[in-house]
Amino acid sequence: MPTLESPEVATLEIPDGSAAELPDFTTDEYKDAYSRINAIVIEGEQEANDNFVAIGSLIPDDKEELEKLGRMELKHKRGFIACGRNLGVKPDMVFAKKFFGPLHENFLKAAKEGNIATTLLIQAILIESFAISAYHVYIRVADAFAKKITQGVVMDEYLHLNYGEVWLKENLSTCKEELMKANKVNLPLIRSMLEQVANDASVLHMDKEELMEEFMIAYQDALTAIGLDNREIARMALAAVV
Ligand code: PL3
Ligand code: FE2
Ligand code: FE2
Repeated sequence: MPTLESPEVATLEIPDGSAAELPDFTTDEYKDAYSRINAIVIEGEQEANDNFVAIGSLIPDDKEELEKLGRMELKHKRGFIACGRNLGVKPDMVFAKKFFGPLHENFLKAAKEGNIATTLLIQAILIESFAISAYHVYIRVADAFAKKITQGVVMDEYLHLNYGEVWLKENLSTCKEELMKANKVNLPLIRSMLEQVANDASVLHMDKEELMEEFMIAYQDALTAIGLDNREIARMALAAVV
């Protein structure tokens, strides 16, 4: 007889009142998909550290604060490594490096050219919004161990997003044009990353539409916090669809 703990009856309440069914974490199909998703978050957390350190050398006044944010990312990385190990999964790091390649290259180019607004849009706004939205969706369908780790991680990610929002808000008058340009180039990359992860995410019971909605909400909230108006935000969001 199924018990409350059996996968077939295990459900989680999600905010809209519907219930998400938990996947079977022990199947080969789950583990195969998890080997790529887990690698993506491990690689993403490592690159986030590297990116914050790089931004620290562009904004010397905030170097220490940015290095502190970077250290949080390394802690996240260790947490997600533990999640994979707990399920007996080996992360596919080759896949994950390729997954981040185009966005990473754009970040490195912007950092080299001293384009601070672009580096912050990529790391603190786009990547952090991506992480926050995906982690929220994942928390609803994660195994108990990973759920606890991810809940801790997502709280930190808001601090990282907030750092970018504050800096860009303070410098908006001089960097709006750069911001728009960086959005046009990099938002389509996030969209394509979402498309690439969608199949594996669905094996984890994470819905593609929900991932996209959550991302657009987090991203638009961030743009509002930076001080952009509705028309500017709509114009920026359209870069994801055209
Ligand atoms: C910045 O702090 C972290 C950047 C990581 C970006 C990750 C994108 C997430 C893709 C979908 C994964 C869902 C969560 C799975 C957790 C094992
Ligand atoms: Fe992180
Ligand atoms: Fe972060």
